[in-house]
Amino acid sequence: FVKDPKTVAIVGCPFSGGQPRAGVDQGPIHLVEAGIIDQISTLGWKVHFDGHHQFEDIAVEHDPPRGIVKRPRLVSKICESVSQAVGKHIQNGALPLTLGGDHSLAMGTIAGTLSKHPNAVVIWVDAHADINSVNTTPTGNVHGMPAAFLLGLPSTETVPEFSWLTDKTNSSIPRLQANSIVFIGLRDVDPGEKKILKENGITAFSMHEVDKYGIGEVMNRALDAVNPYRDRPIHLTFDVDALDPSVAPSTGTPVRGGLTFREGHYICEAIAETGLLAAFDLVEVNPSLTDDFDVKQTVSVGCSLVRSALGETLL
Ligand code: Z70
Ligand code: MN
Ligand code: MN
Ligand code: MN
Repeated sequence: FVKDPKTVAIVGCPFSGGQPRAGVDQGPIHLVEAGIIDQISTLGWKVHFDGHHQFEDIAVEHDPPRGIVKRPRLVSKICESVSQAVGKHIQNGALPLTLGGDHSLAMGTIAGTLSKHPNAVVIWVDAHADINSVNTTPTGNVHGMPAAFLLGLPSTETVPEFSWLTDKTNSSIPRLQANSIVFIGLRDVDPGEKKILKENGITAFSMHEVDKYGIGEVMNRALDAVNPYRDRPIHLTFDVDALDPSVAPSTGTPVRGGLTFREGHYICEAIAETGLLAAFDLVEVNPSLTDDFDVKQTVSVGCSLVRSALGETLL
């Protein structure tokens, strides 16, 4: 899906409006300063980067909640513009690499991928399922809801700010189908989210399955579930909080019992081996919550996950 010469287009998104903690907007700046661009170039890719994504802020007093949903105008606006940026890069034959920023951005990135590859599948690596609907969200934070909006779950249509995505009479973005998304690494899933996963028959591998089968078998099963013929483009959306906090401490909501360093990398390597990677997001790196040592470790593991997904091998 990526044209020769193989090009990565970096979409740096200094955005934190989908959740309450400041600092996650600095994630992309740290990743670029750590040398992620040179590292990707060293692997033989051309890299397109002309500065972090620009967007106008909407002050919170001009962006009151819509029901329980917080910052609807701001989150919607950046996601719509990110979807256009990602779509444009795919159109140009490049592989968009989105650096977040909080995970509400995935609404934009995955919408952008689906706008050009309607048959794309999503591999969602996360401690959380990010699939709360308007009816189930306990917090109203949109970074806990992007999968619900992409699937077009009924209550999401009640948020008019997101009609560019959810109103299919006006939108050219296909709805993500429940059989085209798979989750890996889950361990902090709200009761309402468990119900949504079950009712929609969505395949999910929690840390229980990673422990039981091992990451190699989990990746075989995950790819078999959404991509049995290995012929559909893959959008990988990787929340660093999927990794154990001992591996990636600098994130907003660390949850014990996560993926090891190798399990995280294995996921990226197995996807690289398919040759089907069409877009990649790395999100929820928050450099302001921990000391410098932890930030360095988290940023460095983020860069290393990206290299694995882009074809770096151990031998
Ligand atoms: C919770 C919610 C979430 C990340 C927290 C939390 C979601 N399920 N996602 N941290 N990265 O608010 O919906
Ligand atoms: Mn450009
Ligand atoms: Mn997430
Ligand atoms: Mn998460």
